[in-house]
Amino acid sequence: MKITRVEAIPLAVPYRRPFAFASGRVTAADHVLVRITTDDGLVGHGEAPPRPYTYGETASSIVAAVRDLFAPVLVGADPFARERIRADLGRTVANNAVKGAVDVALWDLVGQACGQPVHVLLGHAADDVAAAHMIGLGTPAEMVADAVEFRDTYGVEAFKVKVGRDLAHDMAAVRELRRELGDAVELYADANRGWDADTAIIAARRLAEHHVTMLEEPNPADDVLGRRRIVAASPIPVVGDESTITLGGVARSLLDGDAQAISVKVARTGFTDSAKIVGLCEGLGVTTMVGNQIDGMLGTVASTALACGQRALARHPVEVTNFLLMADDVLAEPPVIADGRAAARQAPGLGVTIDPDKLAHYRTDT
Ligand code: MUC
Ligand code: MG
Repeated sequence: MKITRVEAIPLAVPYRRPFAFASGRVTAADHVLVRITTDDGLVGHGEAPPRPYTYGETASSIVAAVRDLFAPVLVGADPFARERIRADLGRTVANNAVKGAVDVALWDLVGQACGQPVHVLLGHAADDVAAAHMIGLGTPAEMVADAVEFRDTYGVEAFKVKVGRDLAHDMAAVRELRRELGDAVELYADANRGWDADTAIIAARRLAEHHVTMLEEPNPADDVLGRRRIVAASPIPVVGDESTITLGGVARSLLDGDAQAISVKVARTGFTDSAKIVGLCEGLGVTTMVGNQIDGMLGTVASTALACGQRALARHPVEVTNFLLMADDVLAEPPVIADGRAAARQAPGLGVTIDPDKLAHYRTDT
């Protein structure tokens, strides 16, 4: 099987309501659909969400990287040769979301060619996983309303609460969430680097009083000594996300004492490097969990497949609900969140079909 065509299609899909966090705000999904076609007629898909505040990529840079850098390497390659392709793409630094989307599309092709779903190829740890919902920044009342909607409508019982603003506001939201949701739900927090080290140490102690289980990216990790002070002082584990975006970066961060658990995202490390990161962490006894790059429907299907494929990831609730904040998307069959769970698709590959009418409607390049 040989790759004959690689396309990067920019989209603009509106949101029902914006999603805000300490380092940015999303009001529309300007994701790029990566479509890889082979000589035997198979088509694989991946989704690249531009996150300039995390990787420096924009929709335009993603389209250009596919067109100018990656398509020339991919055309003619065999999608099964993922390690060779990984090495070839690795000659270009950064461009994490593009590389992630290409890798997802390759696994989609491999799964289709083998007649097996991706989560089965990855190790088939589970057929479904508990879902976690990310609560964006807002007033305490807005954040509680968001959580209540996802608890009551979708049965979600784990919430990642965005924090990282002034501490009084953040703690008011956490207090209200705990009061409304009770002690049975898991709350964990993500500051997206919004605090300095001293504030983060106070925050970690207060969050622990509300039984918040983890604190993600409390401060910029390149404040090296500050981050180590937080890790030493925090009563709850510090999770690496945007500071741990490559296999080597995860290793360095863990060895430097910058993080004690790792958020793994298909949107930046695809399936191949995500599985390597999970293996590295498993060997070190470090917890991993599937994070959400504010994924669209396709990214959500991929995240669910990764979690269901790897035992270490299937243990913690998986961040797969935020596509529900989008008004629509290009998949013919949206993911389903029911009774607090998300199921892996059982069809070969990712099991997705792109709706041609929706694609024509939301693409911005025609
Ligand atoms: C997260 O875990 O940080 C916020 C921005 C983004 O790209 O992903 C999120 C979620
Ligand atoms: Mg995060």
